[in-house]
Amino acid sequence: AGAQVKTDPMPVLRALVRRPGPRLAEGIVTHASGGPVDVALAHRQWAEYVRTLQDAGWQTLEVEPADDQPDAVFVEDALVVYGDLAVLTRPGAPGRRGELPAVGEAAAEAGYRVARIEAPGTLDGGDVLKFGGTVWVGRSARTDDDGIRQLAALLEPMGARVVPVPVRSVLHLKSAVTALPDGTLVGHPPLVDHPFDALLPVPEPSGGQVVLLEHGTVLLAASAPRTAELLRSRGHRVVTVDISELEKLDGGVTCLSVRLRDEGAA
Ligand code: CIR
Repeated sequence: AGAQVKTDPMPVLRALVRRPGPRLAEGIVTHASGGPVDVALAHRQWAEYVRTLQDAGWQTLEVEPADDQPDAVFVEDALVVYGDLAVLTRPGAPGRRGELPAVGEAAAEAGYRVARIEAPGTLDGGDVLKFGGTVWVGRSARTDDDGIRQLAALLEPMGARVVPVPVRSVLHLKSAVTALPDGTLVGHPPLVDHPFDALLPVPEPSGGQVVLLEHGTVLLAASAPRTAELLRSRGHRVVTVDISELEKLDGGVTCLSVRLRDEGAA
């Protein structure tokens, strides 16, 4: 008889990503001060980011590029997923709304029910931090009260607890605060505008932006080496990726993908 190999079913981890376009250097800059964007280097860094997700076991799904949309690479702002629902956002920057149609199609193709934030509300996915059934939503220059109300009306019937929090010092809530695998929030205190219950202070601004990969591994930008050390000293496995050119456009590791998973953490 042939040997029986028993394996646990592997969860399928999928992530939406979107290739940067030729107009990337024209993207909106609000806070960053890194100088001109090297578009060729940005493309290589994006490819490395995608490879990092793949190496960690993620299947990446490419949303059709939007070459006329400079900020399309920051795909997280266009879509919020929760359970089987994908909410197409209404970005606070009107110039970014042309990014939406292909993102909605990709979410439907990935098997999601698709809802949308309607005018006049605005919401950017970068303002939505999910962990363990809690959904913190930044009230920022991009996300308004109506957008938050609409998101709550969609997610609360699914069991989510939606908590609005003020964001003034950064572009998006997740520019400042994200969650570690155990739910501990991390953030660089000068950038955090809300007194979160438990916040692990990190030494660098971009250290507040982590992506949970899998099996307790976190992804961090190479611009936060001291935060990487701190997290390693606390027992986390840390992978870093250099996204300097995307940081010049106020981007971070979270906004370059939409992680599609069931647990509700992103
Ligand atoms: C913007 O200003 O909309 C883009 N240049 C950067 C968006 C970054 N997204 C994010 O932090 N979620």
